[in-house]
Amino acid sequence: MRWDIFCQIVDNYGDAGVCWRLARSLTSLHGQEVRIFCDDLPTLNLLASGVDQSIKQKIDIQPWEASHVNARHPVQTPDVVIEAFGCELPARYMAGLFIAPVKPIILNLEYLSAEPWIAEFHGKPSPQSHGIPKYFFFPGFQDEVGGLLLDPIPSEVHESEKLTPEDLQSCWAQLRPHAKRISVFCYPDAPLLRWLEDLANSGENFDILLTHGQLEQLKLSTSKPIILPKSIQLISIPFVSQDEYDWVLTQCDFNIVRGEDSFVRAQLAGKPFIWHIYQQKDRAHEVKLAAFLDLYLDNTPQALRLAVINAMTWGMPSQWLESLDAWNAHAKLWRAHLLKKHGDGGLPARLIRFIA
Ligand code: TRH
Repeated sequence: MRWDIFCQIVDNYGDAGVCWRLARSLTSLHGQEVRIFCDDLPTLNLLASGVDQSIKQKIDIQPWEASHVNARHPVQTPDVVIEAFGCELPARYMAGLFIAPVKPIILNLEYLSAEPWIAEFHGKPSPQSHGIPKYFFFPGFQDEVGGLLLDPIPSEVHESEKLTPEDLQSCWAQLRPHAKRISVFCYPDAPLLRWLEDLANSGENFDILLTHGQLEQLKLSTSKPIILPKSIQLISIPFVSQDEYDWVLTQCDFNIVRGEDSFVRAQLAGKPFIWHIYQQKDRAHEVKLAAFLDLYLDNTPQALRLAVINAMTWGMPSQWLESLDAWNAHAKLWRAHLLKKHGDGGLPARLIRFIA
């Protein structure tokens, strides 16, 4: 089938991250034909830069305006149109669909959520006055919803054998052999400095891999110079491609992630993590986090449960660090559970089945 994915970058990288991952999965694993129309090509291309050229060449990446029909640029109607995160389709693209003899199906690809209510809304029609069929599609963890974007699945055994990506070699050379490794990708409102100061009291060494912009964010969070004990080494890494970032997560003992895509990748890395969830007005993010923790911690012993909830709500490491080994074992089980539950191919496969 032919797919048009519309990706409007609201902020940060998540919109592009999800659209790109979906496009490559549909193309490389499911033999679909995909065009992406994006209003910020530099961001999309940055994320996509690490991928095998044979995959990239198959995906038609276009600027947003290239979707506009005019006399010289006739309609090429796809089978499916995806409005990622409810972005509004351009009127000049819709004009083409109105006159197309065969109408596509439009899907409003929603945000990922572990909340139980999404099962009731997933796949429901969203009737439009123009009459082109449109449906809601909710990615999620449960069987009866849209699934997760899992590709490419990191291998538990082979990731360490991969060569360190060129962009990261100078950072990797600074790592200390007996230090634990933590990657950090969080929003500015995290109490990161206090968290690192507390971690410094644990008696262990930690190498902290700060993703692009995190050091600047940390500096802005305080009026004083950042002075941390030697047990904490800060290493800034550059913005790397999506594949390289995925690899970084597998190489750390603990990850701090955010948004939607890095959140799923941290789970697939099979390591303990803090999900610094995207803040929403009316505190909707707290409900979303609690819904995820209900699934993630189902059937775990009480001590681990409390430790993880504490960590995920930015409790200081001294309050939960002793549970790290147990959490690590749990993270591996959770990874296996996710892969089993989404053995049907997850989100791209469920999308194709839904359309079929
Ligand atoms: O960047 P995010 O915070 O993105 C989003 C957006 O804010 C969006 O509006 C919001 O709705 C959503 O979160 C919930 O976090 P996310 O989703 O993890 O996306 C980051 C992407 O960037 C992900 O695909 C991984 C990638 N990435 C790289 O490719 N290289 C890097 O160096 C880093 C740090 C990330």
